[in-house]
Amino acid sequence: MMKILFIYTDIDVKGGAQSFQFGIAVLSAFLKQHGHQTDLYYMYDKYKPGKIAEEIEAFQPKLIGFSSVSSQFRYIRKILNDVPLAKNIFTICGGPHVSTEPESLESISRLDAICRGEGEHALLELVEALENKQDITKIKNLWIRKNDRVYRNPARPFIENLDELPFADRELFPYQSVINSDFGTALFMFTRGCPYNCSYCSNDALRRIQQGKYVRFRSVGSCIQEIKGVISNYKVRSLYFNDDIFTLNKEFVFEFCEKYRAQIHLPFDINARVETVTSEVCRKLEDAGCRRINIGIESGNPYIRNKVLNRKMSNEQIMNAFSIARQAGLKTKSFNMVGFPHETPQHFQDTVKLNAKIKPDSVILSVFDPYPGTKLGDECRSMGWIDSKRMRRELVPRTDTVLNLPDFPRGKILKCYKEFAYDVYRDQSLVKAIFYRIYYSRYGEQLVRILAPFKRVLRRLVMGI
Ligand code: B12
Ligand code: SF4
Repeated sequence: MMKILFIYTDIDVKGGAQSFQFGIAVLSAFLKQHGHQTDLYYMYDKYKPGKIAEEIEAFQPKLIGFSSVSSQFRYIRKILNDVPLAKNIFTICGGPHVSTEPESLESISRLDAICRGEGEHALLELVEALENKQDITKIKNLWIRKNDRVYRNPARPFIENLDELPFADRELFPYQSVINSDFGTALFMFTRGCPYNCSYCSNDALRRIQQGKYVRFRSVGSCIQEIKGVISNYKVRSLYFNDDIFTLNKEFVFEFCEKYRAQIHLPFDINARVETVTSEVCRKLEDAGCRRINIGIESGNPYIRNKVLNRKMSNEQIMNAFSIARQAGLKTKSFNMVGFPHETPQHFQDTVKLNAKIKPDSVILSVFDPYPGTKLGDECRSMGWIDSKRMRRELVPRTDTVLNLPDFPRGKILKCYKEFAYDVYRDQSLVKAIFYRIYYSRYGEQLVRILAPFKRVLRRLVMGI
């Protein structure tokens, strides 16, 4: 039995809700299933390394595992620089950032390895090899530094059958508190992968790391079993299926809806892509208890959306999808972005206009972030558009740009970011427009925290759920 400590950093993430990390939770469940002991240090909101040393002292791990999205990687670096670790503690980082930029291993001297792609089998093999003092340099999916040499191992194929994996270890997290911080919502992921290749999304880069079938679904029976377990152990008001595209496979949706309707009686929200939103799918979802469908618009300008973002959908298709969902009685939310390479402030006005026309019940706007390994991220790097000083600064992801774009200056991007939702709703509901204007202002975060006791009422007022 080995003791593994996971460290999950969740710092400066907008919105105030605590979060749950599926990657770590599944790895923990998998290790426990094989007889190992795990613990978690959850660094939420602000960088506070102070207590990590105490946790290490108390738990005595032999391995510390980090998980990283790009915007959090700087905190992992800081932890490994700031917290003195005994030599015999092995350190490894996984997650989308190091998967798509494995060279990051070489940028942190106290990091012993990184994991590219899915980590279940690689981490278990590593733990067992360390435990049995065997060679660790040939483990697939891992880049390992040993005696000043880096062993860059190839990746194994994607896990074929997701049902073979145990359910996520929610107990590792302060899970009731995570649920409470997000209106009583419990998160689930039943699929892995996405068949599309939008130029800004990490999916395309992640797909290329491993061989085999990238898009996979758990069986409906196992999804329902997991939900039942979670709602009987925790106080849950609603569920959010965080899958990239929950509606990808019609047969899965139909079977899921039928079983969910019969056995679970809680509202749920999902993410969908325009092409998969049909009347039949929406009716089944609504009948099963679906409350809201989140659909990506990303840009309202066809050139940006189709040529730059590779989204391949028309404005008419988008309007139609929202209208179908609304007719079926579902609330809608649109995902949008600003500050893409090749985008101008005029292009962005088309995003405002399309949203104003569609009038989703709520909208979200994120500032584009050039993730490594993505087509747009690589272009930003090769064109020298990334402002390395700003990249290093601790900015709140998706609220500011790290780019100096020739056609869209930073000041204008920030102005668009602040005014977007106000402009979308001002002719429809001034109360909603003003709330959004404050939310997206520099006082937004403080306001969300001050108004926390009234957040349920506010959500109903602004988002309709
Ligand atoms: C669900 C989800 C969330 C959820 C839950 C977070 C989570 N990862 O579980 C929430 C809503 C909280 C969230 C938040 C954010 N997210 Co998010 N999220 C996703 C989503 C849709 C699925 C991730 C997932 O759970 N996959 C299933 C699990 C099992 O896979 P996994 O996490 O990748 O873990 C596997 C491997 O990576 C590896 N692994 C992971 N960690 C470790 C650690 C060790 C030690 C080892 C050995 C292996 C290993 O093994 C795991 C099991 O196979 C992805 C898109 C996608 N399809 O991947 C975006 C994605 C991960 N998110 C992304 C981003 C940007 C964010 C935010 C920064 C957004 C924000 N709010 O500002 C935050 C960051 C939160 C944080 N502190 O890390 C980006 C990251 C891109 C990048 N290069 O940085 C992604 C890839 C989406 C995209 N746009 O491309 N997210
Ligand atoms: S459809 Fe969504 S999840 Fe899939 S590649 Fe595009 S942005 Fe990523």
